[in-house]
Amino acid sequence: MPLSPVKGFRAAIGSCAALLVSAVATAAAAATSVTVFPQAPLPAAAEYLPAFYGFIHAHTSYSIDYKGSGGETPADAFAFARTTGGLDWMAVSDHSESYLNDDHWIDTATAAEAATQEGSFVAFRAFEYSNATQGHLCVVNTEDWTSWLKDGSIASFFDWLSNYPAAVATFNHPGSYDIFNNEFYHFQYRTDVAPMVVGLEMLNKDSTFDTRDAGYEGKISYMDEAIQKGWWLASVSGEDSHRADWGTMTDGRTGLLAPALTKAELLSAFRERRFFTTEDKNAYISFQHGGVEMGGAVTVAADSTFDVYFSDPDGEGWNRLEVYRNGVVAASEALDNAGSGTAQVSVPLPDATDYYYVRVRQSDGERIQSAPIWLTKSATGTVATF
Ligand SMILES: [Ca+2]
Ligand SMILES: [Ca+2]
Ligand SMILES: [Zn+2]
Ligand SMILES: [Zn+2]
Repeated sequence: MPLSPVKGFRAAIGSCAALLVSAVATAAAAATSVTVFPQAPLPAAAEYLPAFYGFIHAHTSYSIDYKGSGGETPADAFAFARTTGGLDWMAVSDHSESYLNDDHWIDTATAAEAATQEGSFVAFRAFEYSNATQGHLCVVNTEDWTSWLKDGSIASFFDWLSNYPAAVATFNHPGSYDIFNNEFYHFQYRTDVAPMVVGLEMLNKDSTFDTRDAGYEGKISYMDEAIQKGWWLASVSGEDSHRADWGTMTDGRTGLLAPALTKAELLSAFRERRFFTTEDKNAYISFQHGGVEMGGAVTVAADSTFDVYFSDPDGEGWNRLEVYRNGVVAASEALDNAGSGTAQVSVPLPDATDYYYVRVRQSDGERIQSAPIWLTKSATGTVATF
């Protein structure tokens, strides 16, 4: 869904030119400056999509390694996530290796359908493909399922996934199963399934971004390694608790930016990589380029500017904005905001394609990371699509 241009926001920024604070030199050869407007007027709410919070990685007693004691089913998980957990949406993704037949798979769909009340809560059926030496992936929105027992390699799993063009899949907890230095083939690219693999868990259980900030090569994060192999994805948070505490084990969430809390709109947000990862359960971020929201691809013909808007309904403080270019911090700027704030990020014309994302830190240390936006140099500056 295209966004309208952020005219009001740009006008506000323009009127605050006198408040410009220092530009920050960067480690990269080309200059990247970050300009922060701590007291900029808030833009009109209509310029931003609401965020809906949840995750697609949750287990019940249908997983053989479930540690809860009450034999909880997907119906129990959805009810808990919606009420006690306070989530807007969730997928139950039991280990498909635990399925003895289709009964659990069918029951998960029945429970998801019963628990979904669009506008208040959306429940998805999913499964986790759990290969003990090549990695785990969650899969949402398929009629069928597979498992390590059926498709014994990631290559075979991807062959299966290629038959489900409407699927949404994520690389789970990278680094956890790299026993033979071959987990996910270290993100070897597959054109046929790239549209379906939308995310990578930078947060899982009680791990923080720091856990995944050094990937297989140790220089950039797992997410950036995957992106630089060709995958078009963003980070997600997968709680992955194996107990009856859905939404309460951690405050980690994936925030989907969508015009409405419906199954179709949430799936569209996933497919368009329009989502952020947050360690705070209700923090919000928008990261736009010329009105194109995070996850998008844009062509540019000159130096250009990103718009950042961050907020927290609890009034929490914010103290740092980091701008990543091609997986490396290109600029870091102190913030001093309570509740909400805006920033502009000016970047140079790419030599070819650069991708940018931002990570914003709250005063309590919790961080929120946007999906990337890909900038490709062209003479015309029109919007590109993948
Ligand atoms: Ca917080
Ligand atoms: Ca908060
Ligand atoms: Zn797993
Ligand atoms: Zn899991």
